[in-house]
Amino acid sequence: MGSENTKVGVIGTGAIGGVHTENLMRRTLGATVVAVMDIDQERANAVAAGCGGARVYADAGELISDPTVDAVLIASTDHTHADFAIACLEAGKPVLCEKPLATTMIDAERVVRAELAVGRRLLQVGFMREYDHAHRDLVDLLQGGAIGAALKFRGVHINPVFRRKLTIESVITNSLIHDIHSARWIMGDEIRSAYVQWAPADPARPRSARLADIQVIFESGAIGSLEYNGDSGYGYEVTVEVTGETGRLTTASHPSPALRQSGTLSRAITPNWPERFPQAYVDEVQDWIDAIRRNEATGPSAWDGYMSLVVAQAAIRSAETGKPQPTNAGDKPPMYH
Ligand code: ISE
Repeated sequence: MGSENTKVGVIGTGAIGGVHTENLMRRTLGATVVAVMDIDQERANAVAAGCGGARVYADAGELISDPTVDAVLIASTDHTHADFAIACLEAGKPVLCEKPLATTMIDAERVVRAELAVGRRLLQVGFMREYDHAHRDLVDLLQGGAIGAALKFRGVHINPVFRRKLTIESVITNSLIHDIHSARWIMGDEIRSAYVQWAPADPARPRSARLADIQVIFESGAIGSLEYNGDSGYGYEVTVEVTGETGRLTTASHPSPALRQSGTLSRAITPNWPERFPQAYVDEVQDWIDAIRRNEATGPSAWDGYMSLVVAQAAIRSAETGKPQPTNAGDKPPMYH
Protein backbone atom coordinates (compact mmCIF):
# COMPACT_ATOMS: atom_id res chain seq x y z
CA MET A 1 0.00 0.00 0.00
CA GLY A 2 1.79 3.13 -1.14
CA SER A 3 1.11 6.75 -0.25
CA GLU A 4 -2.54 6.58 -1.34
CA ASN A 5 -5.24 6.33 1.34
CA THR A 6 -6.17 2.99 2.88
CA LYS A 7 -9.58 2.14 1.44
CA VAL A 8 -11.89 0.97 4.24
CA GLY A 9 -15.19 -0.91 4.08
CA VAL A 10 -17.52 -0.48 7.08
CA ILE A 11 -19.96 -3.26 8.05
CA GLY A 12 -22.74 -1.83 10.21
CA THR A 13 -23.70 1.85 9.91
CA GLY A 14 -25.55 2.23 13.21
CA ALA A 15 -24.42 4.44 16.10
CA ILE A 16 -20.84 3.19 16.49
CA GLY A 17 -20.43 2.45 12.76
CA GLY A 18 -21.46 6.02 12.05
CA VAL A 19 -18.92 7.39 14.54
CA HIS A 20 -16.12 5.30 13.04
CA THR A 21 -17.09 6.27 9.48
CA GLU A 22 -17.15 9.97 10.38
CA ASN A 23 -13.77 9.66 12.11
CA LEU A 24 -12.23 7.76 9.19
CA MET A 25 -13.49 10.33 6.69
CA ARG A 26 -12.92 13.56 8.64
CA ARG A 27 -10.42 13.01 11.45
CA THR A 28 -8.01 10.29 10.30
CA LEU A 29 -4.94 10.70 8.11
CA GLY A 30 -4.37 8.07 5.43
CA ALA A 31 -7.82 6.51 5.19
CA THR A 32 -11.04 6.84 3.26
CA VAL A 33 -14.31 4.87 3.36
CA VAL A 34 -15.13 3.37 -0.05
CA ALA A 35 -17.86 0.87 0.90
CA VAL A 36 -20.51 0.42 3.55
CA MET A 37 -22.93 -2.39 4.35
CA ASP A 38 -26.01 -2.53 6.54
CA ILE A 39 -29.20 -4.58 6.48
CA ASP A 40 -30.89 -1.19 6.79
CA GLN A 41 -30.14 -0.01 3.27
CA GLU A 42 -31.66 3.43 3.87
CA ARG A 43 -29.23 3.98 6.73
CA ALA A 44 -26.34 2.62 4.66
CA ASN A 45 -27.20 4.95 1.78
CA ALA A 46 -27.29 7.95 4.13
CA VAL A 47 -23.84 7.11 5.54
CA ALA A 48 -22.47 6.42 2.04
CA ALA A 49 -23.67 9.82 0.86
CA GLY A 50 -21.50 11.37 3.57
CA CYS A 51 -18.49 9.51 2.19
CA GLY A 52 -18.53 11.04 -1.27
CA GLY A 53 -20.48 8.14 -2.77
CA ALA A 54 -19.11 5.01 -1.15
CA ARG A 55 -20.50 1.79 -2.58
CA VAL A 56 -23.45 0.34 -0.65
CA TYR A 57 -23.74 -3.40 -0.02
CA ALA A 58 -26.53 -5.44 1.49
CA ASP A 59 -24.24 -8.45 1.97
CA ALA A 60 -21.16 -8.30 4.21
CA GLY A 61 -19.39 -11.05 2.27
CA GLU A 62 -19.59 -9.04 -0.92
CA LEU A 63 -18.10 -5.98 0.80
CA ILE A 64 -15.27 -8.09 2.25
CA SER A 65 -14.59 -9.61 -1.20
CA ASP A 66 -14.57 -6.22 -2.95
CA PRO A 67 -11.02 -5.98 -4.40
CA THR A 68 -10.99 -2.21 -3.92
CA VAL A 69 -11.51 -2.62 -0.13
CA ASP A 70 -8.12 -2.79 1.61
CA ALA A 71 -9.37 -3.12 5.21
CA VAL A 72 -12.66 -3.73 7.01
CA LEU A 73 -14.23 -2.22 10.12
CA ILE A 74 -16.91 -4.43 11.71
CA ALA A 75 -19.58 -2.51 13.64
CA SER A 76 -22.59 -4.77 13.09
CA THR A 77 -24.63 -6.47 15.81
CA ASP A 78 -22.56 -8.40 18.33
CA HIS A 79 -23.51 -11.95 17.30
CA THR A 80 -22.33 -11.32 13.72
CA HIS A 81 -18.81 -10.19 14.65
CA ALA A 82 -17.06 -13.57 14.71
CA ASP A 83 -18.24 -14.78 11.29
CA PHE A 84 -17.44 -11.46 9.61
CA ALA A 85 -14.03 -11.31 11.30
CA ILE A 86 -13.21 -14.84 10.12
CA ALA A 87 -14.24 -13.91 6.56
CA CYS A 88 -11.88 -10.91 6.68
CA LEU A 89 -9.02 -13.05 8.04
CA GLU A 90 -9.57 -15.70 5.37
CA ALA A 91 -9.53 -12.90 2.76
CA GLY A 92 -6.23 -11.66 4.24
CA LYS A 93 -7.74 -8.24 5.03
CA PRO A 94 -6.84 -6.19 8.14
CA VAL A 95 -9.89 -5.80 10.36
CA LEU A 96 -10.96 -3.64 13.28
CA CYS A 97 -13.73 -5.63 14.98
CA GLU A 98 -15.94 -3.77 17.45
CA LYS A 99 -16.27 -5.35 20.87
CA PRO A 100 -17.19 -7.98 21.70
CA LEU A 101 -15.10 -10.17 19.40
CA ALA A 102 -17.88 -12.72 19.76
CA THR A 103 -20.79 -13.47 22.06
CA THR A 104 -19.61 -17.00 22.89
CA MET A 105 -16.23 -18.43 23.78
CA ILE A 106 -16.56 -20.99 20.98
CA ASP A 107 -16.92 -18.23 18.40
CA ALA A 108 -14.01 -16.31 19.93
CA GLU A 109 -11.89 -19.48 19.69
CA ARG A 110 -12.85 -19.79 15.99
CA VAL A 111 -11.59 -16.27 15.33
CA VAL A 112 -8.28 -16.93 17.10
CA ARG A 113 -7.82 -20.15 15.15
CA ALA A 114 -8.54 -18.32 11.87
CA GLU A 115 -5.92 -15.69 12.67
CA LEU A 116 -3.37 -18.33 13.75
CA ALA A 117 -3.97 -19.97 10.37
CA VAL A 118 -3.02 -16.68 8.67
CA GLY A 119 0.24 -16.77 10.65
CA ARG A 120 0.30 -13.11 11.69
CA ARG A 121 -1.95 -10.60 13.43
CA LEU A 122 -4.50 -8.90 11.15
CA LEU A 123 -7.18 -8.12 13.73
CA GLN A 124 -7.66 -5.34 16.30
CA VAL A 125 -10.57 -5.42 18.76
CA GLY A 126 -12.48 -2.20 19.57
CA PHE A 127 -11.55 -1.94 23.25
CA MET A 128 -11.11 1.79 22.76
CA ARG A 129 -10.55 2.68 26.42
CA GLU A 130 -6.89 1.76 25.81
CA TYR A 131 -6.81 5.02 23.83
CA ASP A 132 -8.45 7.19 26.52
CA HIS A 133 -5.91 9.59 28.05
CA ALA A 134 -7.41 9.32 31.54
CA HIS A 135 -6.93 5.54 31.46
CA ARG A 136 -3.45 5.75 29.92
CA ASP A 137 -2.31 8.31 32.52
CA LEU A 138 -3.40 5.94 35.30
CA VAL A 139 -1.61 3.00 33.65
CA ASP A 140 1.59 5.06 33.30
CA LEU A 141 1.56 5.92 37.02
CA LEU A 142 0.70 2.35 38.05
CA GLN A 143 3.39 0.82 35.84
CA GLY A 144 5.81 3.47 37.14
CA GLY A 145 5.34 2.09 40.66
CA ALA A 146 3.40 5.06 42.05
CA ILE A 147 1.39 2.91 44.47
CA GLY A 148 3.43 -0.28 44.66
CA ALA A 149 1.81 -3.59 43.86
CA ALA A 150 -1.83 -3.35 42.76
CA LEU A 151 -4.14 -5.01 45.29
CA LYS A 152 -7.62 -4.09 44.04
CA PHE A 153 -9.18 -3.01 40.72
CA ARG A 154 -12.52 -1.24 40.61
CA GLY A 155 -14.27 -0.39 37.33
CA VAL A 156 -17.47 1.65 37.25
CA HIS A 157 -19.50 1.73 34.04
CA ILE A 158 -22.67 3.79 33.99
CA ASN A 159 -24.97 4.03 30.97
CA PRO A 160 -27.67 6.71 30.76
CA VAL A 161 -30.70 4.82 29.50
CA PHE A 162 -30.79 1.49 27.70
CA ARG A 163 -33.77 0.99 25.43
CA ARG A 164 -32.99 -2.61 24.47
CA LYS A 165 -34.33 -5.44 26.63
CA LEU A 166 -31.16 -6.18 28.63
CA THR A 167 -30.38 -9.61 30.07
CA ILE A 168 -27.53 -10.38 32.44
CA GLU A 169 -25.86 -12.26 29.56
CA SER A 170 -26.06 -9.28 27.17
CA VAL A 171 -24.96 -6.81 29.86
CA ILE A 172 -21.87 -8.95 30.43
CA THR A 173 -20.96 -9.62 26.78
CA ASN A 174 -21.93 -6.21 25.37
CA SER A 175 -21.14 -3.73 28.14
CA LEU A 176 -19.11 -5.22 30.99
CA ILE A 177 -16.83 -6.73 28.34
CA HIS A 178 -15.14 -3.29 28.26
CA ASP A 179 -14.49 -3.42 32.01
CA ILE A 180 -13.24 -7.01 31.86
CA HIS A 181 -10.70 -5.95 29.24
CA SER A 182 -9.75 -2.85 31.24
CA ALA A 183 -9.19 -5.00 34.33
CA ARG A 184 -6.88 -7.40 32.47
CA TRP A 185 -5.05 -4.58 30.64
CA ILE A 186 -4.60 -2.20 33.60
CA MET A 187 -3.70 -4.86 36.16
CA GLY A 188 -1.46 -6.64 33.65
CA ASP A 189 -2.82 -9.91 34.96
CA GLU A 190 -5.34 -12.60 34.06
CA ILE A 191 -8.55 -13.21 35.98
CA ARG A 192 -8.90 -16.65 37.55
CA SER A 193 -12.49 -16.49 38.86
CA ALA A 194 -15.64 -14.43 38.43
CA TYR A 195 -18.94 -14.09 40.28
CA VAL A 196 -21.81 -11.87 39.17
CA GLN A 197 -24.75 -10.49 41.08
CA TRP A 198 -27.40 -8.33 39.50
CA ALA A 199 -30.62 -6.40 40.08
CA PRO A 200 -33.33 -7.12 37.47
CA ALA A 201 -34.60 -4.30 35.29
CA ASP A 202 -38.04 -5.96 35.44
CA PRO A 203 -38.97 -8.16 38.45
CA ALA A 204 -41.15 -10.22 36.10
CA ARG A 205 -38.02 -11.02 34.03
CA PRO A 206 -35.44 -12.32 36.54
CA ARG A 207 -32.71 -12.54 33.84
CA SER A 208 -33.23 -8.87 32.97
CA ALA A 209 -30.46 -6.67 34.34
CA ARG A 210 -30.37 -3.02 35.31
CA LEU A 211 -27.45 -3.15 37.75
CA ALA A 212 -24.71 -5.78 37.77
CA ASP A 213 -21.51 -6.34 39.74
CA ILE A 214 -18.85 -8.86 38.79
CA GLN A 215 -16.42 -9.78 41.57
CA VAL A 216 -13.13 -11.14 40.22
CA ILE A 217 -9.91 -12.59 41.60
CA PHE A 218 -6.72 -12.14 39.57
CA GLU A 219 -3.97 -14.75 39.21
CA SER A 220 -1.82 -12.56 41.52
CA GLY A 221 -4.46 -12.81 44.26
CA ALA A 222 -5.54 -9.19 43.76
CA ILE A 223 -9.30 -8.64 43.86
CA GLY A 224 -11.61 -6.65 41.64
CA SER A 225 -15.14 -5.39 41.18
CA LEU A 226 -16.70 -4.44 37.85
CA GLU A 227 -19.82 -2.36 38.53
CA TYR A 228 -22.47 -1.62 35.89
CA ASN A 229 -25.57 0.54 35.80
CA GLY A 230 -27.57 0.28 32.58
CA ASP A 231 -30.14 2.91 33.34
CA SER A 232 -28.68 5.75 35.43
CA GLY A 233 -31.12 8.36 34.15
CA TYR A 234 -28.47 11.09 34.64
CA GLY A 235 -25.64 10.45 32.19
CA TYR A 236 -22.67 8.34 31.20
CA GLU A 237 -19.64 7.71 33.41
CA VAL A 238 -16.69 5.36 33.22
CA THR A 239 -14.09 5.38 35.99
CA VAL A 240 -11.28 3.13 37.12
CA GLU A 241 -9.72 2.96 40.58
CA VAL A 242 -6.70 0.90 41.55
CA THR A 243 -5.69 0.44 45.18
CA GLY A 244 -2.05 -0.44 45.78
CA GLU A 245 0.30 -1.05 48.67
CA THR A 246 1.11 2.65 49.12
CA GLY A 247 -1.82 4.55 47.64
CA ARG A 248 -4.83 4.68 45.30
CA LEU A 249 -5.15 5.83 41.69
CA THR A 250 -8.44 7.03 40.18
CA THR A 251 -9.04 8.11 36.61
CA ALA A 252 -10.08 11.71 36.05
CA SER A 253 -13.66 10.92 35.15
CA HIS A 254 -15.18 14.31 34.43
CA PRO A 255 -13.72 16.05 31.35
CA SER A 256 -15.89 19.07 32.08
CA PRO A 257 -14.74 21.93 34.38
CA ALA A 258 -16.12 22.35 37.91
CA LEU A 259 -18.56 25.26 38.33
CA ARG A 260 -18.69 26.96 41.74
CA GLN A 261 -21.64 29.35 42.00
CA SER A 262 -24.27 30.44 44.50
CA GLY A 263 -22.97 28.11 47.15
CA THR A 264 -22.91 25.04 44.94
CA LEU A 265 -20.27 23.00 43.09
CA SER A 266 -21.39 21.33 39.86
CA ARG A 267 -19.92 19.55 36.86
CA ALA A 268 -21.57 18.52 33.61
CA ILE A 269 -21.71 14.76 33.14
CA THR A 270 -21.41 13.51 29.58
CA PRO A 271 -24.71 12.22 28.17
CA ASN A 272 -23.25 9.09 26.56
CA TRP A 273 -20.18 7.27 25.23
CA PRO A 274 -19.52 9.43 22.09
CA GLU A 275 -19.27 12.55 24.26
CA ARG A 276 -17.15 10.86 26.97
CA PHE A 277 -14.58 9.36 24.57
CA PRO A 278 -14.45 11.42 21.36
CA GLN A 279 -10.65 11.49 21.10
CA ALA A 280 -10.21 7.84 22.10
CA TYR A 281 -12.34 6.74 19.12
CA VAL A 282 -10.27 8.93 16.78
CA ASP A 283 -6.96 7.71 18.18
CA GLU A 284 -8.15 4.09 17.98
CA VAL A 285 -8.84 4.20 14.23
CA GLN A 286 -5.75 6.33 13.53
CA ASP A 287 -3.62 3.71 15.31
CA TRP A 288 -5.35 0.99 13.26
CA ILE A 289 -4.73 2.76 9.94
CA ASP A 290 -1.12 3.63 10.83
CA ALA A 291 -0.43 -0.03 11.69
CA ILE A 292 -2.01 -1.22 8.44
CA ARG A 293 0.25 1.14 6.49
CA ARG A 294 3.24 -0.42 8.33
CA ASN A 295 1.85 -3.84 7.38
CA GLU A 296 1.34 -4.58 11.07
CA ALA A 297 -1.53 -4.95 13.54
CA THR A 298 -1.75 -3.08 16.85
CA GLY A 299 -3.93 -2.50 19.90
CA PRO A 300 -6.10 -5.12 21.61
CA SER A 301 -5.74 -8.46 19.84
CA ALA A 302 -8.00 -11.38 19.06
CA TRP A 303 -6.44 -13.03 22.11
CA ASP A 304 -7.64 -10.12 24.24
CA GLY A 305 -11.06 -10.54 22.68
CA TYR A 306 -10.98 -14.28 23.46
CA MET A 307 -9.76 -13.81 27.04
CA SER A 308 -12.51 -11.25 27.73
CA LEU A 309 -15.04 -13.85 26.59
CA VAL A 310 -13.41 -16.47 28.86
CA VAL A 311 -14.08 -14.21 31.85
CA ALA A 312 -17.53 -13.24 30.56
CA GLN A 313 -18.52 -16.88 30.22
CA ALA A 314 -17.31 -17.63 33.77
CA ALA A 315 -19.44 -14.75 35.02
CA ILE A 316 -22.44 -16.05 33.06
CA ARG A 317 -21.92 -19.54 34.54
CA SER A 318 -21.84 -17.95 38.00
CA ALA A 319 -25.21 -16.35 37.22
CA GLU A 320 -26.57 -19.85 36.59
CA THR A 321 -24.92 -21.56 39.56
CA GLY A 322 -24.98 -18.76 42.13
CA LYS A 323 -21.31 -19.51 42.88
CA PRO A 324 -17.94 -18.04 41.76
CA GLN A 325 -16.71 -19.81 38.64
CA PRO A 326 -13.13 -20.45 37.53
CA THR A 327 -12.04 -19.19 34.14
CA ASN A 328 -10.65 -21.89 31.88
CA ALA A 329 -8.47 -20.31 29.23
CA GLY A 330 -6.19 -22.08 26.82
CA ASP A 331 -2.47 -21.35 26.60
CA LYS A 332 -1.55 -18.04 24.97
CA PRO A 333 -0.17 -18.74 21.46
CA PRO A 334 3.31 -17.27 20.81
CA MET A 335 1.89 -15.01 18.10
CA TYR A 336 0.15 -12.99 20.82
CA HIS A 337 3.14 -12.59 23.15
C1 ISE B 1 -21.73 0.15 23.91
O1 ISE B 1 -21.78 -0.84 22.90
C2 ISE B 1 -20.34 0.62 24.09
O2 ISE B 1 -19.40 0.04 23.61
C3 ISE B 1 -20.18 1.67 25.10
O3 ISE B 1 -18.81 2.08 25.19
C4 ISE B 1 -20.62 1.10 26.43
O4 ISE B 1 -20.57 2.10 27.42
C5 ISE B 1 -22.04 0.58 26.33
O5 ISE B 1 -22.35 -0.04 27.57
C6 ISE B 1 -22.15 -0.45 25.23
O6 ISE B 1 -23.48 -0.87 25.12
